[in-house]
Amino acid sequence: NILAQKKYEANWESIDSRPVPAWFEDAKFGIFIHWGLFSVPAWGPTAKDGVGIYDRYSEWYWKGISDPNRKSYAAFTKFHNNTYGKDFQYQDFTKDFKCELFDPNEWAKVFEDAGAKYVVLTSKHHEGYTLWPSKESWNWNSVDLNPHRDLAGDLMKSVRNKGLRMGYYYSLYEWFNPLYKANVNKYVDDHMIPQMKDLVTRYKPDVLWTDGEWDHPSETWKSTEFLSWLYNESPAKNDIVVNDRWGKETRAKHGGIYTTEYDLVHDQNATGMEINHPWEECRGIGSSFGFSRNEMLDDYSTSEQLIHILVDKVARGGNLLLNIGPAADGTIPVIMQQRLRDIGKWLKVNGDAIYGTRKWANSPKVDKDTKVYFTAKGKDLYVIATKWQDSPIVVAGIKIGKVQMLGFKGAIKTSIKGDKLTIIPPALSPATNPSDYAWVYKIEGVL
Ligand code: FUL
Repeated sequence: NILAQKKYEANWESIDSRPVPAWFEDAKFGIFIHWGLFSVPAWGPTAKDGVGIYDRYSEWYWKGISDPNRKSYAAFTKFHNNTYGKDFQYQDFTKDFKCELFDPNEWAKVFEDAGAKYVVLTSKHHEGYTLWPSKESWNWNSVDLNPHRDLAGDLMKSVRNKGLRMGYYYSLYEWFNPLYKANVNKYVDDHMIPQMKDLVTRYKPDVLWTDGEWDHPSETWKSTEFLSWLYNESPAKNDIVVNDRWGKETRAKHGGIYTTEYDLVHDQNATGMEINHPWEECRGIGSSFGFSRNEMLDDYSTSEQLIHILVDKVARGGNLLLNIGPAADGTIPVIMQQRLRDIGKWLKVNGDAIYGTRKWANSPKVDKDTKVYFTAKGKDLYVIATKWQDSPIVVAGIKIGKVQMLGFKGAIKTSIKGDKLTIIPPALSPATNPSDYAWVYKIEGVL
């Protein structure tokens, strides 16, 4: 194994020379899970409160009730004081994080049926409470306290049993950790690095999705030292994928895959992300990562919108890490299950146009009005129409090839003029229509 042989040094040039393991770009679709003590109040402001995306995140609850400089402070404190009383401490939510209905096998089945190939769970969000028995958590974890279960380990087993890959989100910074505030270097040496090493050694994750990096440069976090350990020595070294959140200067520059979040790269609009580097968009089904009981149906994306987002990201060469926010009782809100099931149903018919593909080098520019997308795999080209078209679809710049519609048994009429291939959409009836929301033509042997 070439990856395993090379020695990586603790500098960005060396770390960045490691190729992203190929499984990641082939996988295309993963499930992000934000679960923690914030799932107990499970509340964030919504669009009707007039605040932007970052201010709606329910996993920011603790910060929300503590930081008067945030736009959402008034809404968070109002909710908190009315509901729990102003003297109620955030840590006391631990009492109600019982996860009594948590069945990791059921979750894994939901993810498998969704057509996801990997899962990324919050092992520790900015609050500091860990979902595994971390020695460095000072007993503020899911085994020593409620729900008295190794949530990270239990889910890992079930997810891997289904043949999916398992990874963890890990926040470098902790809002209110006294050690972090008093002495960040000591926090990094005695707390953060040992904690990350424990997580990696215990569960050998396929993804380590760090976050909360913006507070300090990567030098303070000792990121390149850690990554050289991860790539050279750790038991996860062969397959592990990391992201670009390793210090305030690293996004879309250093580390592994590049990340966008609700289409933003740290406040820079990146909808047109057209970089030649593996990347991944993450977002919730609604406008929060943690479950927000305050959201109404209109705050959720429809199945159609989500399938179109997946197609858009994949055609641009990216992955989609779609988030769910489970409840404190261990259930996945049924509306989220429904969205995932619809995506899975679509992928069952059309997954050939998604998994293992790359963006097509000759693709017309993708923008927000695009209705015909392209993906490429080996010699085959896929044409994905996100709106049903009765009129012919013209594909330029390819050889002549056999055309079929995925999931449809009938023949597809085509015509050729010069280097242009014209596809005549078939007449579909409810009985022959292969799928909803997007239709795929596969053109074989043309690349
Ligand atoms: C952000 C975090 O602050 C959010 O809470 C969420 O975890 C998202 C994926 O990353 O930067």
